[in-house]
Amino acid sequence: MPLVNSKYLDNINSPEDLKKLKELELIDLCKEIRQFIIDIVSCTPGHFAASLGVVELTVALHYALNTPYDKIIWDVGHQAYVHKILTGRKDQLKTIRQFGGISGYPTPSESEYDAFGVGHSSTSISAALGMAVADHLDKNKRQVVAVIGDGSMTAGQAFEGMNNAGIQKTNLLVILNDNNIAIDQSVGAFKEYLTDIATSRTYNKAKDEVWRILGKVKWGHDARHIIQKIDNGIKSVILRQSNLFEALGFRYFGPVDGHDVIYLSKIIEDLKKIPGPKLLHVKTVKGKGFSIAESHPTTYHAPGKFNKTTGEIIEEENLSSKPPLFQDVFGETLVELAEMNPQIVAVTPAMATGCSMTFMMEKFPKRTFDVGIAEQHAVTFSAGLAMQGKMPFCNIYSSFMQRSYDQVIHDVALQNLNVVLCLDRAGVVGNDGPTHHGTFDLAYFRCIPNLTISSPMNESELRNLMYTAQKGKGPFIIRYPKGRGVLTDWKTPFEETPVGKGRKLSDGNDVAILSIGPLGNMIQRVVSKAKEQGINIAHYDMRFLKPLDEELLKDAIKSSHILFSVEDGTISGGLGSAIAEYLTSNDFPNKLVRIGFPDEFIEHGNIIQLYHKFNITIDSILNQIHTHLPKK
Ligand SMILES: Cc1ncc(C[n+]2csc(CCOP(=O)(O)OP(=O)(O)O)c2C)c(N)n1
Repeated sequence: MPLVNSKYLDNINSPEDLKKLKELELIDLCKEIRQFIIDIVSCTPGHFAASLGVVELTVALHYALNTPYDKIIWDVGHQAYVHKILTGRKDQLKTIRQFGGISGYPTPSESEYDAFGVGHSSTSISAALGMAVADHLDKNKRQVVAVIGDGSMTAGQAFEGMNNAGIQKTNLLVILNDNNIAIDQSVGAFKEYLTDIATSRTYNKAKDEVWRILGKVKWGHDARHIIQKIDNGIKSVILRQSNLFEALGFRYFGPVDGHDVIYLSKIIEDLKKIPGPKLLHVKTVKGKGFSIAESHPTTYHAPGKFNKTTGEIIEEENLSSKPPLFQDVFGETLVELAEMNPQIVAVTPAMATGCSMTFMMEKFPKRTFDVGIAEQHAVTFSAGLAMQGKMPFCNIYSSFMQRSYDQVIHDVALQNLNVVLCLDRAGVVGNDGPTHHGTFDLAYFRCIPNLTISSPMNESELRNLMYTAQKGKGPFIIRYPKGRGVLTDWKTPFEETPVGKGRKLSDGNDVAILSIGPLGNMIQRVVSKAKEQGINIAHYDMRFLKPLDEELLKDAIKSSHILFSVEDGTISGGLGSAIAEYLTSNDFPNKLVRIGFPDEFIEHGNIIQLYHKFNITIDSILNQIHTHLPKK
């Protein structure tokens, strides 16, 4: 999409083109890039505010470094739109996150400039360090840079990386992009620490010192010497207060203004010449240049379509007549349950808005804990709460729960604690793609003893499972999808669900379909369409993967020779596998057709497109039924 009035951006298709600009021209280029992102993301939904905040930083990095030889590793990668624009994907930006289009995250198979695949937070320092160490072993003089946000810096892995880097002495540059917000407000002692260094009088004295030194020197001739002087200037004042990064073996520079593109490119260029681990602390504004995004960064993190002039968000039509989002059913039900059960507490690792734990936060702020981007801690923290008699509801997106696998086994399941783990975004999530799909949880949790694993077919079932779980049934997993349910009248009175018991929704002897989770709704439509074609299907909503309802399974085995399993997860290890194991172990001769996602990483695209691609649609399932029915 050519930009009206573009003086510079039209001619930039690679960092080589960027380097042809004069320093002063970078300022106008940044303005053009910002407008370009606003134009595109307002009509092609994606991550927005984070990219606006790093326009100058990204331009400066590509201007000062020699990419793709030098490597930039973007943490999470949701802020890498500017990087994509500058590295030959400007014209494809309008396809970002769309089926067949470019990915919303850096993806090495997409571009040689994408140095490392990302999507989950806090991996950048470890990856960059690994790359820097490899370069050191190979005697390459490459600069490896990790760009990590203040939110992502709160995760354990970021500290593991820092701790290791501090003794490696390899040439690693970590840029801390500090905009003082994650998706929701940043939380925790580290945030306080960053605010302290940015605002304290001691720090400001140091900053004045930096500027005094910078003002006196001419950039370019002896950069290393200059940086050392800056470094010493900061050190002399700040180190007395003990700088956390210095303590970890990094040389700390900053904070610097992250919207001064010329200064940033100079400092990056000069930092290249300083050996060893260095951290540049850059202060930026999330949503910079789009005022409503600056003042509402949580809403504009990934706002969907919006009016590019006013910023007004363009809502789907007739929202009031639509069923609610599953996340809102979770959020509202949790409040209802917390009103009834004073032991209930709630835990989120930095996703309060995303999972609607904000409802609980408002109503019961003292019983709700946002622990930062720290999924592992969130699970063990919940285990600790449970050990003391609390009833924690810990909500973690299915794909981020992968981080906490050991904590679920070692801290929750082994001790058989009453922790309710709610997995939002289970199944395919759509445009975020393979890093974010929640298709593995059924498989990765099924082999763990003591776990109850459930998935509701609709909102009312979700409420009842939450109600059941808080009665203290041991470790209890409830996984549910992104998006809306199917019931408009969903606030049904609570009923306890017998653990390990599914339900039979229709009778039939031609085929038996056993489904888990919301795909059961699609199967109900398959059942009625099949009936019109003279095929009678017995449909079972299993509700629980574990314990598996063997009585119901036996009923299905008796009712038809042909069984179908249906799940919104990988077919390796989930419901289909559980049924196959049962059939084999008990010598049942039934035929089993497993419907779910194949043993591969699923691309990005909207959820309907992905279901089509993998033949999970009413017509496709009907076709498969026809294929397997004995010919009359
Ligand atoms: C392991 C993991 N947990 C949660 C998320 C969801 N998430 C995406 S961006 C983000 C906030 C990141 O904050 P920060 O690093 O400060 O970057 P900013 O968006 O402010 O630039 C979160 C929590 C994730 N991507 N990975």
